[in-house]
Amino acid sequence: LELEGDLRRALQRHEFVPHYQPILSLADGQLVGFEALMRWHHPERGLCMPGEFLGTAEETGSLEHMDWQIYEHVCQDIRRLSVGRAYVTLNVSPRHLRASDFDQRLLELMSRHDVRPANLRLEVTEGALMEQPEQVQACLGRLREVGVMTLLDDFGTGYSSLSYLHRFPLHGLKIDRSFVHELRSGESGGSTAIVRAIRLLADSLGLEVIAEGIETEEQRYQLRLLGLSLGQGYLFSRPASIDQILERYGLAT
Ligand code: G
Ligand code: G
Ligand code: NA
Ligand code: MN
Repeated sequence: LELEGDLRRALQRHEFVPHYQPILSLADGQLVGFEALMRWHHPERGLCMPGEFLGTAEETGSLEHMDWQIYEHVCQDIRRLSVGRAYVTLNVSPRHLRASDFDQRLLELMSRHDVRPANLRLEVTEGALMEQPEQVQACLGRLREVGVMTLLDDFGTGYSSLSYLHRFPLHGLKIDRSFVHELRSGESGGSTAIVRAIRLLADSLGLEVIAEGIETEEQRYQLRLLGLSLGQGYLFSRPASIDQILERYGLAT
């Protein structure tokens, strides 16, 4: 109950900000984009992670408002982050995507900040696609028509109905970090087989694949052997504030 009030106050004080984790080419480390991840700058407790407040935020209906606060920040930051063709991905909560005006509202925000569709992508989970699928499908379809691509997040952990992959207008999928975590050299273990199968499936459907949670050089090497070309993880960078990112990449502040 206390948290609920805190969240509402934090919303009014604009305490939710995105941190950014780079997404890179596994072959040469070239930057292809960033994932925007919500952080709460708590006045007393410092930086809070989503795990500490996301559940309550979702239950109490605050998450939607927090998301828009994050998206607003991202749209302000994006010009400085979108070096070359780099893009920023937004996490979209399931309930959010079912709001009938989600795409309209996003496009309005983008146009207000002069954001090009190619520089923004959405990350949705399978759970977000399950309820009211027709509505979600139409919404994502309208966004794709104007050039905003959608990625399926945490692939392999949910219900993983393969029919989602061609039913929804998806551009790619992100392999959940649990599979990457278990990759081991020289072993024909379960994760190796699963990552290989996901890659083959994605290839045949024309989907891009991003590996999440890469923590070791060995994992990067194994993923490259399995034919993956894109990834993110602590090996390359933890999620960091806009200032840290701009400094690291030598971008103008
Ligand atoms: O770092 P990490 O602890 O950043 O994120 C944990 C979880 O919070 C992830 O599952 C992620 O999908 C979710 N999350 C992170 N940022 C956002 C956001 O801006 N909006 C929503 N809805 N979820 C987010
Ligand atoms: O659920 P989603 O994939 O949107 O959230 C990504 C989560 O993974 C965030 O909590 C982010 O901080 C975390 N993360 C990013 N890179 C790594 C990593 O290399 N290892 C681990 N354990 N977590 C990571
Ligand atoms: Na995500
Ligand atoms: Mn993910």
